[in-house]
Amino acid sequence: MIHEKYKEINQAYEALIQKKNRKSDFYNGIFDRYEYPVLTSEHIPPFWKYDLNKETNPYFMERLGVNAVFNAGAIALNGKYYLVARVEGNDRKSFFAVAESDNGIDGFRFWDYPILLEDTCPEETNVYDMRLTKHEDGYIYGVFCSESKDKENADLSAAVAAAGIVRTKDLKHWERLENLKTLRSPQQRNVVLHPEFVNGKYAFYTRPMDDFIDTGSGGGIGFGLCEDITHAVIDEEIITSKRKYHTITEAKNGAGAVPIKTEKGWIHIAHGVRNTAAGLRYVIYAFATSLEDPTKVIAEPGGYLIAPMGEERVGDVSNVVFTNGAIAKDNGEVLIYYASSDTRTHVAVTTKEKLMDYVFHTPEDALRSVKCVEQRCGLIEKNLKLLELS
Ligand code: BGC
Ligand code: BMA
Repeated sequence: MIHEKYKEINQAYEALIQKKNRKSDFYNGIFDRYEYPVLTSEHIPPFWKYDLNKETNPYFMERLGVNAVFNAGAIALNGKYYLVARVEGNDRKSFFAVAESDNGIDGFRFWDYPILLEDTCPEETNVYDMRLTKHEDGYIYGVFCSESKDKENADLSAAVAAAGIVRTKDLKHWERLENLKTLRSPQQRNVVLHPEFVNGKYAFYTRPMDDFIDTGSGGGIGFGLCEDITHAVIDEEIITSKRKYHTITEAKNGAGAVPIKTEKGWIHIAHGVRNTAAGLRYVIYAFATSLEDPTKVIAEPGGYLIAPMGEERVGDVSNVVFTNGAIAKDNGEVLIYYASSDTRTHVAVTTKEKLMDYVFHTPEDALRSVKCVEQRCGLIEKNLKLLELS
């Protein structure tokens, strides 16, 4: 028998799924923020958490709670919008689940079951942060972080991060391939597959790092080629967007969404991290690489594109915004899915035109205060002249 409490819980869930989203008052001319997150732990169907049966669950308790829904890969398919979200149980283990919406800004509903990956790595403890690439070879690839305990290290929290790879055509049947091997980097997180072949090869954005948390000598976002996607091995990693002293990428940076192709270059929406007395601060930034040579950065605005604001600032890992998915629509709109504080998922809406204008016309980081003031005075002077004339 179904517990009587189910009806009420399910009604609240349905009301949340059907709640219309709307643009918030936030303005910077670059993108719109939306009032409500698109996915939260409340968007998880009640039948994933409760045992509905009154006999076995007399108090109608959550038996398998969900802590957070964040860092989602994104893709548009057959006129629908899909997020492959990182769902984290109360037990700290993450897994992937597909949520579908008709418009990409509200109404995201999870399919009945989460994705059960093939159990190919007995050591693997946790999986998270999938990037979805519609590759020109006809497959949709999911590249994610596969984390295992570091057996060589006595420290209980020592871990090894690697890039796991799956592929699908319909988001339903997933084939697991071998994890990516990067011969020169012992750890990998934030790996993204480029959507096109480069010199006839599969191309990955990587993130060389010496250690599980510290990127160490890893200079920034890497780029490497591999012949065979079913046994992906990358030898050389060339650095594209570099980490720089006293910028938003000082501590680390990493690829985010799959790059968006425009007539002026590939636009990348990535993350940058700096260290503070209150811990790491994650922001989202953008840059462009050349269509002819995807390793070559041709524009990089100074500062961040999206930083955590208001309620976004607080969560399990506070002061974090992170993206691993965006959708460039046929009508020119771009939906950037970003999570706040490792807790919930939001959408920011802009257009390809605006992103190009932002990336190619925002001044670069001048790197030193005095140069930054000169830059700003230049802007003020031009504006004051214009205001005088008007
Ligand atoms: C967590 C990730 C985090 C990483 C580095 C992992 O164990 O699941 O969310 O990015 O550690 O801090
Ligand atoms: C990372 C990422 C994310 C996470 C972020 C902040 O290194 O891979 O999973 O959002 O840390 O905790």
